[in-house]
Amino acid sequence: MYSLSEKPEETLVQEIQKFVSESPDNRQSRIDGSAHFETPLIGFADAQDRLFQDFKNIIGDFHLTPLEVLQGSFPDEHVGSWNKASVISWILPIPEATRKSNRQQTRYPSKAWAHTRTYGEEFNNKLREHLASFLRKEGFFAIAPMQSPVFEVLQSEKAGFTSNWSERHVAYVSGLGTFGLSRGLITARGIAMRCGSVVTSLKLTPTERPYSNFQEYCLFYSSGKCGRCIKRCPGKAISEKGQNKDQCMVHCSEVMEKSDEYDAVMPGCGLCLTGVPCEAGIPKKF
Ligand code: B12
Repeated sequence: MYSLSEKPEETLVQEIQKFVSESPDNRQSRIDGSAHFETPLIGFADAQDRLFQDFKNIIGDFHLTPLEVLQGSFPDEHVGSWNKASVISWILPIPEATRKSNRQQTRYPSKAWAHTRTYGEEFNNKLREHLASFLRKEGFFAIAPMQSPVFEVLQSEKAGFTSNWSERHVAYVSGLGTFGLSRGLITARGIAMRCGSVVTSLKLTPTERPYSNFQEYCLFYSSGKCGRCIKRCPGKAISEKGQNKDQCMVHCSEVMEKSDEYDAVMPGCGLCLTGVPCEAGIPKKF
């Protein structure tokens, strides 16, 4: 067993992995009891990483830096003490059986995918709470931005439908993946995943980014070939120009009308994340 004061990164990896493997909430309890998610990928970022400031230009000035999340969540605390803050980011890979079931779909998601979107995300929220409370018990400030009072989903002129804390951009900073033509994040365990993060006043060694370009792992951007996600999208939301969020929303809303059939309030879609060469790993160049 590691301790947070001696080996902070190893301790956090161990804590997250233990929660993912042991929590009864990481189970498809309405289907077959199998896991929503497999062993997570975990990365760390320095809260002062320049990219967080750059996102104010790339996404919009509403996009929060980790320090703004901490300040907004703990407004009565002394700001100066957080100059050593960090971000912990994780990728929750979706297992082969769920991916396979969604791969076979042509218009609506499989039931297993829909349950991963709804109940798997409930588990992801439990993980966010668990990790933040673990760090707080150890004496650090910690909060999952998506569960903080400052989190917002909004429409912006430049970024369209967005939020003020993008889990994929944060995972990118933490060395976990790069963006695809569908806008999904391609990671070492593929694009068929969900992600999350916590910000904390604990100093952590940042994970190295093994890429130099934000679209490096996508075959379409690297070789001009592929575009498989264009064909997979049932809502015709993806083209060679990228993903049209409004079109994607129209299709996701159509699926949502079937919530009762799915027994899941947010069935999602995710056809563009399955049946593609980046589904379960970084694709090899042609
Ligand atoms: C709003 C939202 C949506 C909206 C808009 C999605 C979007 N792309 O922004 C809609 C309704 C369309 C949507 C749909 C879906 N969503 Co959604 N959604 C979100 C939410 C809540 C916020 C997204 C956000 O903040 N976007 C920020 C904007 C700025 O992102 P963007 O426009 O794509 O960014 C582009 C630019 O910034 C650009 N860029 C330009 N220059 C540079 C330079 C650098 C250095 C970098 C890094 C980037 C960059 O790169 C990006 C890609 O083109 C997140 C949860 C979260 N808080 O992150 C989940 C999230 C993005 N959704 C997710 C998923 C899985 C889905 C669905 C598959 C539904 C489902 N679950 O079945 C679909 C389709 C996903 C897709 N192909 O995009 C996952 C993504 C997982 C993944 N593998 O990438 C997330 C992260 C939820 C989660 N916790 O895992 N979603």
